[in-house]
Amino acid sequence: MQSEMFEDTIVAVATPPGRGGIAIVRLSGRNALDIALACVPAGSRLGETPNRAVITDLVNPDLAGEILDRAVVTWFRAPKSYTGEDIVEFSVHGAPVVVDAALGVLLSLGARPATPGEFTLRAFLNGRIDLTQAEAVRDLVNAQTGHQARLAQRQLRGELSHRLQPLKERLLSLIVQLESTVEFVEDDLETESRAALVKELVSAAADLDALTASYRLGRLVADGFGVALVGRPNAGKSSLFNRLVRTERAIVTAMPGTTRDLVSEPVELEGIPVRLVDTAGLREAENEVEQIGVGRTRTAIVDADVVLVVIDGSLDSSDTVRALLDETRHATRVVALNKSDLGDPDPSLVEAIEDSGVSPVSVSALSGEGVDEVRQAVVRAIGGSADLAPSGVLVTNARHHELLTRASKGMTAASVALSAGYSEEIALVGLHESLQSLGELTGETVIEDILGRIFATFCVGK
Ligand SMILES: Nc1nc2c(ncn2[C@@H]2O[C@H](COP(=O)(O)OP(=O)(O)OP(=O)(O)O)[C@@H](O)[C@H]2O)c(=O)[nH]1
Ligand SMILES: [Mg+2]
Repeated sequence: MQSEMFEDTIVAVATPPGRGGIAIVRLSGRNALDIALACVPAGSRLGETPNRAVITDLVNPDLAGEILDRAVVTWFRAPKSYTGEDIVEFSVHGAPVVVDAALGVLLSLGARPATPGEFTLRAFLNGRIDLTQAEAVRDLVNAQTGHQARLAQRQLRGELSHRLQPLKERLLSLIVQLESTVEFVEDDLETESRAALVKELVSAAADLDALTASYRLGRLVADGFGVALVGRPNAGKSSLFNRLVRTERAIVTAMPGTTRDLVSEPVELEGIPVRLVDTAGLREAENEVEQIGVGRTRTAIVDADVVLVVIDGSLDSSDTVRALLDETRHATRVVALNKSDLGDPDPSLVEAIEDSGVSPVSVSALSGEGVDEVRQAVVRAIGGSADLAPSGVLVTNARHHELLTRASKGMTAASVALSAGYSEEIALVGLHESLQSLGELTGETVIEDILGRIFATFCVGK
Protein backbone atom coordinates (compact mmCIF):
# COMPACT_ATOMS: atom_id res chain seq x y z
CA MET A 1 0.00 0.00 0.00
CA GLN A 2 1.59 3.28 -1.03
CA SER A 3 0.54 6.29 0.90
CA GLU A 4 -1.37 9.01 -0.75
CA MET A 5 -2.97 9.46 2.62
CA PHE A 6 -0.74 12.13 4.06
CA GLU A 7 -0.36 15.52 2.46
CA ASP A 8 2.37 16.76 4.70
CA THR A 9 5.97 15.84 5.18
CA ILE A 10 7.10 15.44 8.76
CA VAL A 11 10.49 16.06 10.33
CA ALA A 12 12.08 15.24 13.70
CA VAL A 13 15.41 14.65 15.33
CA ALA A 14 15.60 10.89 15.88
CA THR A 15 18.58 10.90 18.23
CA PRO A 16 18.40 12.03 21.88
CA PRO A 17 18.74 15.70 22.76
CA GLY A 18 22.15 17.00 23.75
CA ARG A 19 25.61 16.74 22.30
CA GLY A 20 26.83 13.65 20.47
CA GLY A 21 29.12 12.53 17.68
CA ILE A 22 26.26 12.37 15.25
CA ALA A 23 22.62 13.36 15.30
CA ILE A 24 20.02 12.11 12.87
CA VAL A 25 17.30 14.29 11.44
CA ARG A 26 14.55 12.42 9.66
CA LEU A 27 12.12 13.57 7.02
CA SER A 28 9.18 11.49 5.85
CA GLY A 29 6.45 12.25 3.37
CA ARG A 30 5.68 12.83 -0.26
CA ASN A 31 7.91 15.94 -0.45
CA ALA A 32 10.78 14.52 1.56
CA LEU A 33 13.14 14.17 -1.37
CA ASP A 34 12.27 17.58 -2.86
CA ILE A 35 12.81 19.27 0.47
CA ALA A 36 16.12 17.46 0.92
CA LEU A 37 17.27 18.38 -2.56
CA ALA A 38 16.54 22.02 -1.83
CA CYS A 39 19.15 22.07 0.89
CA VAL A 40 22.01 20.28 -0.82
CA PRO A 41 24.13 21.88 -3.56
CA ALA A 42 23.29 21.22 -7.20
CA GLY A 43 25.33 18.28 -8.43
CA SER A 44 25.04 16.32 -5.21
CA ARG A 45 24.33 12.65 -5.81
CA LEU A 46 21.35 12.66 -3.48
CA GLY A 47 18.25 11.30 -5.22
CA GLU A 48 20.18 9.24 -7.79
CA THR A 49 20.00 5.91 -6.01
CA PRO A 50 17.77 5.03 -3.06
CA ASN A 51 19.19 3.35 0.06
CA ARG A 52 22.65 4.74 -0.62
CA ALA A 53 24.41 7.08 1.75
CA VAL A 54 25.73 10.25 0.10
CA ILE A 55 28.21 12.66 1.67
CA THR A 56 27.17 16.19 0.87
CA ASP A 57 27.12 19.74 2.17
CA LEU A 58 23.94 20.88 3.80
CA VAL A 59 23.12 24.44 2.83
CA ASN A 60 20.62 27.06 3.85
CA PRO A 61 18.88 28.08 0.61
CA ASP A 62 17.60 31.28 2.26
CA LEU A 63 21.02 32.53 3.24
CA ALA A 64 22.71 32.41 -0.15
CA GLY A 65 23.62 28.81 0.35
CA GLU A 66 25.41 29.21 3.68
CA ILE A 67 26.91 25.80 4.52
CA LEU A 68 25.42 24.37 7.70
CA ASP A 69 27.32 21.12 7.91
CA ARG A 70 28.78 18.29 5.91
CA ALA A 71 26.36 15.41 6.34
CA VAL A 72 25.74 11.83 5.33
CA VAL A 73 22.34 11.75 3.71
CA THR A 74 20.32 8.67 2.79
CA TRP A 75 17.13 8.55 0.78
CA PHE A 76 14.78 5.60 1.21
CA ARG A 77 12.30 5.51 -1.64
CA ALA A 78 8.60 4.82 -1.05
CA PRO A 79 7.16 2.33 -0.49
CA LYS A 80 10.24 0.43 0.69
CA SER A 81 10.99 2.56 3.70
CA TYR A 82 10.18 2.48 7.39
CA THR A 83 7.06 4.61 6.97
CA GLY A 84 6.19 3.43 3.48
CA GLU A 85 6.78 7.00 2.27
CA ASP A 86 9.89 8.70 0.94
CA ILE A 87 12.28 9.14 3.85
CA VAL A 88 15.46 11.17 3.92
CA GLU A 89 17.79 10.81 6.88
CA PHE A 90 20.47 13.38 7.56
CA SER A 91 23.34 12.32 9.80
CA VAL A 92 24.80 15.63 10.91
CA HIS A 93 27.43 16.46 13.51
CA GLY A 94 25.77 16.17 16.87
CA ALA A 95 26.09 19.74 18.10
CA PRO A 96 22.74 21.17 19.22
CA VAL A 97 23.30 24.34 17.16
CA VAL A 98 23.94 22.32 13.99
CA VAL A 99 20.93 20.11 14.62
CA ASP A 100 18.70 23.12 15.27
CA ALA A 101 19.92 24.84 12.11
CA ALA A 102 19.27 21.74 9.99
CA LEU A 103 15.84 21.31 11.54
CA GLY A 104 15.07 25.01 10.98
CA VAL A 105 15.94 24.78 7.29
CA LEU A 106 13.81 21.69 6.76
CA LEU A 107 10.88 23.35 8.52
CA SER A 108 11.28 26.50 6.45
CA LEU A 109 11.15 24.35 3.33
CA GLY A 110 7.69 23.11 4.28
CA ALA A 111 8.16 20.13 6.58
CA ARG A 112 6.11 20.03 9.76
CA PRO A 113 7.38 18.85 13.17
CA ALA A 114 6.41 15.21 13.75
CA THR A 115 4.28 14.33 16.74
CA PRO A 116 5.43 11.52 19.09
CA GLY A 117 5.50 8.18 17.27
CA GLU A 118 4.26 9.70 14.03
CA PHE A 119 6.82 7.91 11.84
CA THR A 120 5.68 4.59 13.28
CA LEU A 121 2.02 5.64 13.03
CA ARG A 122 2.54 6.23 9.32
CA ALA A 123 4.31 2.87 9.01
CA PHE A 124 1.22 1.29 10.56
CA LEU A 125 -1.34 3.25 8.55
CA ASN A 126 0.59 2.49 5.38
CA GLY A 127 0.45 -1.22 6.15
CA ARG A 128 4.22 -1.64 6.68
CA ILE A 129 3.69 -3.10 10.16
CA ASP A 130 0.73 -4.12 12.27
CA LEU A 131 -0.23 -2.53 15.56
CA THR A 132 1.56 -5.07 17.77
CA GLN A 133 4.74 -4.40 15.81
CA ALA A 134 4.29 -0.65 16.21
CA GLU A 135 3.92 -1.16 19.96
CA ALA A 136 7.04 -3.32 19.90
CA VAL A 137 9.00 -0.42 18.41
CA ARG A 138 7.98 1.70 21.40
CA ASP A 139 8.77 -1.09 23.87
CA LEU A 140 12.17 -1.64 22.28
CA VAL A 141 13.05 2.03 22.50
CA ASN A 142 11.92 2.06 26.13
CA ALA A 143 13.56 -1.26 27.11
CA GLN A 144 15.61 -1.12 30.28
CA THR A 145 16.80 -4.69 30.44
CA GLY A 146 18.24 -6.99 27.82
CA HIS A 147 15.31 -9.30 28.28
CA GLN A 148 12.75 -6.57 27.65
CA ALA A 149 14.64 -5.66 24.49
CA ARG A 150 14.68 -9.26 23.28
CA LEU A 151 10.95 -9.66 23.88
CA ALA A 152 10.22 -6.42 22.07
CA GLN A 153 12.38 -7.55 19.15
CA ARG A 154 10.46 -10.80 18.92
CA GLN A 155 7.18 -8.93 18.87
CA LEU A 156 8.62 -6.56 16.30
CA ARG A 157 9.27 -9.52 14.03
CA GLY A 158 5.54 -10.20 14.23
CA GLU A 159 5.64 -13.12 16.65
CA LEU A 160 2.35 -12.33 18.36
CA SER A 161 0.49 -11.65 15.11
CA HIS A 162 1.84 -14.87 13.59
CA ARG A 163 0.77 -16.79 16.64
CA LEU A 164 -2.77 -15.40 16.33
CA GLN A 165 -3.10 -15.82 12.58
CA PRO A 166 -4.19 -19.50 12.49
CA LEU A 167 -6.64 -18.81 15.33
CA LYS A 168 -8.19 -15.96 13.41
CA GLU A 169 -8.54 -18.14 10.33
CA ARG A 170 -10.22 -20.87 12.34
CA LEU A 171 -12.57 -18.35 13.82
CA LEU A 172 -13.37 -16.88 10.45
CA SER A 173 -14.17 -20.28 8.96
CA LEU A 174 -16.46 -21.04 11.92
CA ILE A 175 -18.24 -17.76 11.37
CA VAL A 176 -18.64 -18.49 7.66
CA GLN A 177 -20.02 -21.92 8.47
CA LEU A 178 -22.57 -20.54 10.93
CA GLU A 179 -23.53 -17.59 8.77
CA SER A 180 -24.22 -19.87 5.84
CA THR A 181 -26.39 -22.08 8.03
CA VAL A 182 -28.34 -18.99 9.00
CA GLU A 183 -28.60 -17.82 5.38
CA PHE A 184 -29.20 -20.94 3.37
CA VAL A 185 -30.37 -23.82 5.47
CA GLU A 186 -33.96 -24.18 6.44
CA ASP A 187 -33.27 -26.38 9.38
CA ASP A 188 -30.92 -25.68 12.21
CA LEU A 189 -27.50 -27.22 12.45
CA GLU A 190 -27.48 -30.93 13.01
CA THR A 191 -26.58 -32.07 16.46
CA GLU A 192 -23.28 -33.65 15.37
CA SER A 193 -22.07 -30.58 13.58
CA ARG A 194 -23.04 -28.47 16.56
CA ALA A 195 -21.01 -30.73 18.81
CA ALA A 196 -18.05 -30.48 16.44
CA LEU A 197 -18.28 -26.68 16.43
CA VAL A 198 -18.47 -26.55 20.20
CA LYS A 199 -15.41 -28.76 20.45
CA GLU A 200 -13.47 -26.55 18.11
CA LEU A 201 -14.49 -23.40 19.96
CA VAL A 202 -13.52 -24.84 23.31
CA SER A 203 -10.08 -25.74 22.01
CA ALA A 204 -9.60 -22.32 20.38
CA ALA A 205 -10.62 -20.57 23.61
CA ALA A 206 -8.18 -22.74 25.56
CA ASP A 207 -5.44 -21.76 23.13
CA LEU A 208 -6.22 -18.09 23.74
CA ASP A 209 -6.37 -18.61 27.48
CA ALA A 210 -2.88 -20.08 27.49
CA LEU A 211 -1.66 -16.95 25.76
CA THR A 212 -3.59 -14.71 28.14
CA ALA A 213 -2.10 -16.54 31.12
CA SER A 214 1.41 -15.67 29.99
CA TYR A 215 0.62 -12.05 30.84
CA ARG A 216 1.19 -12.66 34.53
CA LEU A 217 4.85 -13.24 33.76
CA GLY A 218 4.91 -10.88 30.80
CA ARG A 219 3.75 -8.00 32.96
CA LEU A 220 6.60 -8.63 35.37
CA VAL A 221 9.11 -8.62 32.55
CA ALA A 222 7.63 -5.43 31.22
CA ASP A 223 6.99 -3.53 34.46
CA GLY A 224 9.34 -5.16 36.93
CA PHE A 225 8.57 -5.98 40.52
CA GLY A 226 9.53 -4.95 44.02
CA VAL A 227 11.61 -7.00 46.45
CA ALA A 228 12.10 -5.88 50.06
CA LEU A 229 14.85 -7.27 52.29
CA VAL A 230 13.44 -7.66 55.76
CA GLY A 231 14.85 -9.05 59.01
CA ARG A 232 16.17 -8.35 62.47
CA PRO A 233 18.87 -5.70 62.93
CA ASN A 234 22.36 -6.94 62.00
CA ALA A 235 21.06 -9.97 60.09
CA GLY A 236 23.04 -8.77 57.06
CA LYS A 237 20.23 -7.25 54.97
CA SER A 238 22.31 -4.33 53.77
CA SER A 239 25.27 -6.64 53.06
CA LEU A 240 23.06 -8.91 50.96
CA PHE A 241 21.43 -5.90 49.31
CA ASN A 242 24.86 -4.63 48.28
CA ARG A 243 25.72 -8.06 46.87
CA LEU A 244 22.51 -8.10 44.84
CA VAL A 245 22.99 -4.59 43.48
CA ARG A 246 26.71 -5.29 42.99
CA THR A 247 27.81 -2.05 44.64
CA GLU A 248 28.31 -0.73 48.16
CA ARG A 249 25.07 1.20 48.01
CA ALA A 250 23.85 0.69 51.58
CA ILE A 251 25.83 1.36 54.74
CA VAL A 252 26.98 -1.76 56.58
CA THR A 253 28.28 -1.67 60.15
CA ALA A 254 28.51 -4.10 63.05
CA MET A 255 26.10 -1.87 64.95
CA PRO A 256 22.49 -3.11 65.01
CA GLY A 257 20.09 -0.47 63.72
CA THR A 258 22.40 0.92 61.04
CA THR A 259 19.79 1.21 58.30
CA ARG A 260 17.12 3.75 59.22
CA ASP A 261 15.42 4.64 55.98
CA LEU A 262 14.40 2.62 52.95
CA VAL A 263 17.20 2.33 50.40
CA SER A 264 15.99 1.48 46.93
CA GLU A 265 17.96 0.48 43.87
CA PRO A 266 16.95 -0.87 40.44
CA VAL A 267 18.58 -4.17 39.44
CA GLU A 268 18.05 -6.81 36.82
CA LEU A 269 17.42 -10.35 38.04
CA GLU A 270 17.55 -12.87 35.22
CA GLY A 271 16.35 -10.24 32.79
CA ILE A 272 13.50 -8.99 34.97
CA PRO A 273 13.72 -5.42 36.20
CA VAL A 274 13.51 -5.35 39.97
CA ARG A 275 13.33 -2.53 42.52
CA LEU A 276 15.30 -3.83 45.43
CA VAL A 277 14.55 -2.20 48.78
CA ASP A 278 16.74 -2.42 51.87
CA THR A 279 14.91 -1.73 55.13
CA ALA A 280 15.53 -0.94 58.76
CA GLY A 281 15.80 -4.03 60.98
CA LEU A 282 12.60 -5.01 62.75
CA ARG A 283 12.75 -4.64 66.52
CA GLU A 284 11.35 -2.56 69.37
CA ALA A 285 12.62 0.84 68.32
CA GLU A 286 15.07 2.59 70.63
CA ASN A 287 14.26 6.11 69.47
CA GLU A 288 12.02 8.14 67.24
CA VAL A 289 14.20 7.87 64.12
CA GLU A 290 14.33 4.13 64.40
CA GLN A 291 10.61 3.97 65.09
CA ILE A 292 9.86 5.80 61.86
CA GLY A 293 12.28 3.51 60.04
CA VAL A 294 10.56 0.39 61.37
CA GLY A 295 7.21 1.85 60.29
CA ARG A 296 8.60 2.22 56.79
CA THR A 297 9.79 -1.37 56.83
CA ARG A 298 6.23 -2.47 57.56
CA THR A 299 4.96 -0.43 54.62
CA ALA A 300 7.68 -1.93 52.41
CA ILE A 301 6.53 -5.44 53.37
CA VAL A 302 3.02 -4.61 52.20
CA ASP A 303 4.20 -2.92 49.00
CA ALA A 304 6.66 -5.61 47.92
CA ASP A 305 5.84 -8.34 45.40
CA VAL A 306 8.38 -10.54 47.16
CA VAL A 307 9.78 -10.22 50.66
CA LEU A 308 13.30 -11.52 51.08
CA VAL A 309 13.49 -12.45 54.76
CA VAL A 310 17.10 -12.32 55.95
CA ILE A 311 17.97 -14.37 59.01
CA ASP A 312 21.24 -14.37 60.89
CA GLY A 313 21.91 -18.11 60.95
CA SER A 314 24.63 -17.68 63.55
CA LEU A 315 22.60 -15.71 66.04
CA ASP A 316 18.83 -15.46 65.54
CA SER A 317 16.77 -17.69 67.79
CA SER A 318 13.96 -19.86 66.49
CA ASP A 319 11.48 -17.64 68.39
CA THR A 320 12.80 -14.58 66.58
CA VAL A 321 12.48 -16.40 63.29
CA ARG A 322 8.94 -17.52 64.01
CA ALA A 323 7.95 -13.95 64.91
CA LEU A 324 9.52 -12.65 61.70
CA LEU A 325 7.83 -15.23 59.55
CA ASP A 326 4.53 -14.50 61.22
CA GLU A 327 4.92 -10.80 60.52
CA THR A 328 5.54 -11.47 56.82
CA ARG A 329 3.00 -14.28 56.44
CA HIS A 330 0.86 -12.44 53.87
CA ALA A 331 3.77 -11.87 51.51
CA THR A 332 5.35 -14.10 48.88
CA ARG A 333 8.58 -14.94 50.63
CA VAL A 334 12.09 -16.12 50.09
CA VAL A 335 14.06 -16.89 53.24
CA ALA A 336 17.82 -16.34 53.19
CA LEU A 337 19.74 -17.97 56.01
CA ASN A 338 22.72 -15.63 56.15
CA LYS A 339 26.24 -15.86 57.60
CA SER A 340 26.74 -19.44 56.45
CA ASP A 341 30.49 -18.75 56.66
CA LEU A 342 30.13 -18.88 60.47
CA GLY A 343 29.06 -22.52 60.41
CA ASP A 344 25.84 -24.46 60.17
CA PRO A 345 22.78 -22.90 61.81
CA ASP A 346 21.00 -24.50 64.68
CA PRO A 347 18.61 -27.22 63.38
CA SER A 348 15.75 -25.60 65.35
CA LEU A 349 16.14 -22.50 63.14
CA VAL A 350 15.80 -24.52 59.94
CA GLU A 351 12.84 -26.29 61.47
CA ALA A 352 11.14 -23.00 62.35
CA ILE A 353 11.56 -21.82 58.76
CA GLU A 354 10.39 -25.05 57.20
CA ASP A 355 7.33 -25.02 59.47
CA SER A 356 6.20 -21.93 57.60
CA GLY A 357 6.34 -23.88 54.34
CA VAL A 358 9.48 -22.29 52.88
CA SER A 359 12.88 -23.89 52.46
CA PRO A 360 15.66 -21.49 53.30
CA VAL A 361 18.49 -20.59 50.97
CA SER A 362 21.84 -20.69 52.66
CA VAL A 363 24.01 -17.67 51.89
CA SER A 364 26.97 -15.67 53.05
CA ALA A 365 26.69 -12.01 52.16
CA LEU A 366 30.27 -11.70 53.40
CA SER A 367 31.88 -14.27 51.08
CA GLY A 368 29.27 -14.11 48.30
CA GLU A 369 28.56 -17.81 48.49
CA GLY A 370 24.90 -18.61 47.77
CA VAL A 371 24.07 -15.14 46.42
CA ASP A 372 23.26 -16.58 42.97
CA GLU A 373 20.93 -19.07 44.62
CA VAL A 374 19.15 -16.22 46.40
CA ARG A 375 18.71 -14.45 43.05
CA GLN A 376 17.25 -17.58 41.48
CA ALA A 377 14.95 -18.19 44.44
CA VAL A 378 13.56 -14.66 44.14
CA VAL A 379 12.89 -15.09 40.41
CA ARG A 380 11.23 -18.44 41.09
CA ALA A 381 9.09 -16.90 43.82
CA ILE A 382 7.50 -14.47 41.39
CA GLY A 383 6.80 -17.29 38.98
CA GLY A 384 9.64 -16.63 36.60
CA SER A 385 12.37 -19.03 35.67
CA ALA A 386 15.87 -18.64 34.41
CA ASP A 387 14.40 -19.34 31.04
CA LEU A 388 11.66 -16.78 30.51
CA ALA A 389 9.58 -17.88 27.53
CA PRO A 390 12.49 -18.79 25.25
CA SER A 391 10.18 -19.75 22.43
CA GLY A 392 6.58 -19.34 23.55
CA VAL A 393 4.90 -16.01 23.02
CA LEU A 394 4.74 -13.84 26.12
CA VAL A 395 1.98 -11.26 26.36
CA THR A 396 3.57 -8.16 27.92
CA ASN A 397 1.03 -5.50 27.14
CA ALA A 398 -2.19 -4.73 29.07
CA ARG A 399 -4.05 -3.83 25.88
CA HIS A 400 -3.22 -7.20 24.35
CA HIS A 401 -4.21 -8.97 27.53
CA GLU A 402 -7.58 -7.23 27.61
CA LEU A 403 -8.35 -8.00 23.96
CA LEU A 404 -7.26 -11.64 24.21
CA THR A 405 -9.47 -12.06 27.26
CA ARG A 406 -12.39 -10.54 25.38
CA ALA A 407 -11.75 -12.76 22.36
CA SER A 408 -11.73 -15.86 24.53
CA LYS A 409 -14.93 -14.79 26.31
CA GLY A 410 -16.66 -14.34 22.96
CA MET A 411 -15.71 -17.86 21.90
CA THR A 412 -16.79 -19.33 25.18
CA ALA A 413 -20.11 -17.52 25.04
CA ALA A 414 -20.63 -18.89 21.52
CA SER A 415 -19.82 -22.46 22.52
CA VAL A 416 -22.12 -22.23 25.55
CA ALA A 417 -24.92 -20.89 23.35
CA LEU A 418 -24.43 -23.66 20.80
CA SER A 419 -24.33 -26.46 23.33
CA ALA A 420 -27.39 -25.06 25.11
CA GLY A 421 -29.27 -25.28 21.84
CA TYR A 422 -29.65 -21.55 21.16
CA SER A 423 -29.89 -20.32 17.61
CA GLU A 424 -26.83 -19.79 15.43
CA GLU A 425 -27.44 -16.04 15.45
CA ILE A 426 -26.80 -15.93 19.17
CA ALA A 427 -23.57 -17.88 18.85
CA LEU A 428 -22.50 -15.57 16.04
CA VAL A 429 -22.68 -12.53 18.33
CA GLY A 430 -19.91 -14.01 20.50
CA LEU A 431 -17.83 -15.05 17.51
CA HIS A 432 -17.99 -11.63 15.91
CA GLU A 433 -17.02 -10.03 19.19
CA SER A 434 -14.09 -12.41 19.35
CA LEU A 435 -12.94 -11.67 15.81
CA GLN A 436 -13.34 -7.95 16.40
CA SER A 437 -11.08 -8.17 19.46
CA LEU A 438 -8.37 -10.08 17.62
CA GLY A 439 -8.61 -7.57 14.78
CA GLU A 440 -8.18 -4.69 17.21
CA LEU A 441 -5.13 -6.36 18.65
CA THR A 442 -3.24 -6.35 15.37
CA GLY A 443 -4.90 -3.13 14.28
CA GLU A 444 -6.99 -4.42 11.39
CA THR A 445 -10.05 -3.00 13.04
CA VAL A 446 -9.15 -0.07 15.14
CA ILE A 447 -10.67 3.07 16.50
CA GLU A 448 -8.93 6.44 15.99
CA ASP A 449 -9.14 7.11 19.68
CA ILE A 450 -7.12 4.01 20.52
CA LEU A 451 -4.45 4.88 17.99
CA GLY A 452 -4.13 8.32 19.55
CA ARG A 453 -3.64 6.80 22.96
CA ILE A 454 -1.06 4.27 21.81
CA PHE A 455 1.07 6.64 19.78
CA ALA A 456 1.04 9.35 22.42
CA THR A 457 3.33 7.10 24.46
CA PHE A 458 6.10 7.17 21.83
CA CYS A 459 9.12 9.47 21.58
CA VAL A 460 9.32 12.11 18.90
CA GLY A 461 11.41 10.93 15.97
CA LYS A 462 10.25 7.33 16.07
N1 LIG B 1 30.35 -13.36 59.04
C1 LIG B 1 29.42 -12.71 58.38
N2 LIG B 1 29.10 -11.45 58.71
C2 LIG B 1 28.17 -10.81 58.01
C3 LIG B 1 27.50 -11.41 56.92
N3 LIG B 1 26.60 -10.52 56.42
C4 LIG B 1 26.71 -9.41 57.17
N4 LIG B 1 27.66 -9.57 58.13
C5 LIG B 1 28.04 -8.60 59.13
O1 LIG B 1 26.94 -8.33 59.97
C6 LIG B 1 26.95 -6.97 60.38
C7 LIG B 1 25.63 -6.33 60.04
O2 LIG B 1 25.50 -6.29 58.63
P1 LIG B 1 24.47 -5.35 57.90
O3 LIG B 1 24.47 -5.74 56.48
O4 LIG B 1 24.71 -3.93 58.23
O5 LIG B 1 23.13 -5.84 58.61
P2 LIG B 1 21.66 -5.24 58.49
O6 LIG B 1 20.73 -6.38 58.54
O7 LIG B 1 21.57 -4.33 57.36
O8 LIG B 1 21.54 -4.44 59.83
P3 LIG B 1 20.62 -3.16 60.20
O9 LIG B 1 20.79 -2.17 59.11
O10 LIG B 1 21.19 -2.70 61.47
O11 LIG B 1 19.24 -3.65 60.33
C8 LIG B 1 28.14 -6.33 59.69
O12 LIG B 1 29.22 -6.32 60.58
C9 LIG B 1 28.42 -7.25 58.54
O13 LIG B 1 29.75 -7.24 58.13
C10 LIG B 1 27.87 -12.76 56.59
O14 LIG B 1 27.37 -13.38 55.66
N5 LIG B 1 28.83 -13.34 57.34
MG1 LIG C 1 21.12 -2.40 57.17
